[in-house]
Amino acid sequence: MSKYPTHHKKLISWIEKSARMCKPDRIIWVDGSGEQKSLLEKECVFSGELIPLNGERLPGCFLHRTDPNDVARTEHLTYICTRKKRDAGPNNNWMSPRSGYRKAKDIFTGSMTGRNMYVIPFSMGPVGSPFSKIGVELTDSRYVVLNMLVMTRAGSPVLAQLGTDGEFTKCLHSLADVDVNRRLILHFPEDNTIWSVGSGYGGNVLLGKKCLALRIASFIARKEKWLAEHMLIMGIEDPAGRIRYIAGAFPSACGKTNLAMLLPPEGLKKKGYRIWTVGDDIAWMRVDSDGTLWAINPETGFFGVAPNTNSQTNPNMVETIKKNTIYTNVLLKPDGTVWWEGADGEIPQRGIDWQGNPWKPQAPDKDGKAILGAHPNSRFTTPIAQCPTASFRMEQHHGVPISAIVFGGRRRHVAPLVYESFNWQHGVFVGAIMASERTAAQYGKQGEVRRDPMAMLPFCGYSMASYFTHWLEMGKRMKHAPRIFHVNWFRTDEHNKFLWPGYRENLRVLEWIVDRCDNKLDAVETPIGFIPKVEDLDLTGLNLSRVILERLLAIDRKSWQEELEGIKHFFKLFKKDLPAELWQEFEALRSRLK
Ligand code: OXD
Ligand code: MN
Repeated sequence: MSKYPTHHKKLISWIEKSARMCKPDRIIWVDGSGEQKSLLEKECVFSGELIPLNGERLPGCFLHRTDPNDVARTEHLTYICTRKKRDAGPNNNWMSPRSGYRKAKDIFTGSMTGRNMYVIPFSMGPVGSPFSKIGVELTDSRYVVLNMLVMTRAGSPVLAQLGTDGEFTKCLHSLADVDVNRRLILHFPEDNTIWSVGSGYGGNVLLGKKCLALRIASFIARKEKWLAEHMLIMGIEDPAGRIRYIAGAFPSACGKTNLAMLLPPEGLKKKGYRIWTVGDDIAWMRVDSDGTLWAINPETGFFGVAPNTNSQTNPNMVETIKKNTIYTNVLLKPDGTVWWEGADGEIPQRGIDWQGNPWKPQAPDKDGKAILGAHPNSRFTTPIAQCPTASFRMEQHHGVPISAIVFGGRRRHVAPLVYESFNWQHGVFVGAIMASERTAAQYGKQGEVRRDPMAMLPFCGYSMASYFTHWLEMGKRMKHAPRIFHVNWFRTDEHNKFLWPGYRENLRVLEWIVDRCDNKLDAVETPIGFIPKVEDLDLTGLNLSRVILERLLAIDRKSWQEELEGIKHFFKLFKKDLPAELWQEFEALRSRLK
């Protein structure tokens, strides 16, 4: 009998080659069983990689701390390695495949000595669905294995599905010495390969997520004529029991997770609205035989931001993370439960902070600033199936039909609460000019505005010029293309206070969007698109004056004219590769704004 649980020759030879380079003590196959999972948890507790939490209040939950220099995605160390630089585009860091493999090999060589190499076969999307893709991750981190078991369908059924010659993405990860100077996140889309070394942070190492399901998948999707997007998917069940699904793209930490599982506000709950959560981060969308766009969420878990998750902002997530959850970089309380800034309840009087140091509220650091209990990008990894609003269509092989695509950003000014594009081409332009203020999910100066088309800037595995062309082409392939909208929950007044309450109240805007898709409502035409008539937004039970609503919907021509400059500058980065249709839309907007 073979010493491997598979006869897939290419898989075996790739594992052996990787093992010769990384030199692990042992190779261990992840089968997805409960027994193996418990054993790994025990080993992690023994080694200190995991701290078991209060078994009564948080059953099956653990705390993990990453290295303090390893707490977010490192975009400056993330590369697309294509043979031609132009194929990676100005939106990506580029390295030639030869130089990428050589540089990373230096770090990978011997990196697993003294550790095991785990082999994780995983499926992004339901096992066996024509929408799904298989990957195999080799890693020396048990934390990665345990997270992958939550975030993906992993183990023996996937290996069986792969058969003896199935296609898979080769995903190699090693913690190595977790040194930011020896860290690389490399994508080789032409080889269907990912190499990540020197990090233990989720976004860099759970290779099914950003690396496969976005960067590699977007590259494959262009070839195979579908869309791999940084989008939530949610169903909105109306009072008549009809469910409309929407997909929404928002840059990291703009409330995608909260929106995907919102609890209807009292005023609308009475009408009978109900939300179904399909996904909070990634959507794979294909045109099906009915000419409609259908979407699956390739993941099975949420890797959510902890700070500010509470019963007001996201009551469904508060329920979801009460069991079987891995917390990363949050505060440990003396009673073995966890806390973060903006959590429910009292601020604890003491605890152990995310760096493992004793903590008291307001204790200052060396610059006199209060030390945080949890890192601003601290996370929880938790199964979607535990979410009270989890969609009953999660396992359906063709997913759900999409009626609307919603783009959004975090803008204090310029973008109104909501607007609808005139048509698909204009909608692609609306997605292409998306911009947002930087948050803690990325390294860099917080608050700075950066262009982030379709929220894909850090995740598109090829040139965005070509990505825009692909979007335009997709529109032509659909008989019933979704309508495209833009929302901004973050407009502020002159005192920097948010004008819109956000969170569950956002359903009021989604209601308008869905009604527009059903042709139930007229709208006001403006230079940037259609906006709601003030009376068409149902504000029952919300204390928001008409004046504020008018401010939220106002289009300030001057700031839009200034915005045009930023858009032009961004578009010019793509030189003559930018599709002419986007320049046409730019000119059309400019003349409408005159
Ligand atoms: C995420 C991100 O973690 O976008 O989802 O950074
Ligand atoms: Mn994301």
